[in-house]
Amino acid sequence: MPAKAFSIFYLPLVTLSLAKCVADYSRLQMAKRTNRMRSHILKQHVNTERFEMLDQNQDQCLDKYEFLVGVLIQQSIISPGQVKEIEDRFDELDVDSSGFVTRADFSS
Ligand SMILES: [Ca+2]
Repeated sequence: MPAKAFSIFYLPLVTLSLAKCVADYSRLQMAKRTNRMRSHILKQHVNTERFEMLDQNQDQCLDKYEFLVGVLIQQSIISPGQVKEIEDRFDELDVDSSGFVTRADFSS
């Protein structure tokens, strides 16, 4: 009888626990792979082709904003559509279109 009780209650529990361990291990391995890929992208040499891709406004000058956004997109952290949404929201907040959000923008 104790063996039957073990089978009914503990075997499913052990099976579920093992499945959770396998799933957690897989997630951990995926996170490590993603971090390695992101680190690789960040450290990639900026050659002419990459420079052209990162220089969004094509002014032959790569500013910190362009580099940040370009790397985040390459690392699949954010999509170009999400960047556009954020830029549009910034433009809404920048009431006087100065390129900066100031306290005056909030008071109008
Ligand atoms: Ca530029």
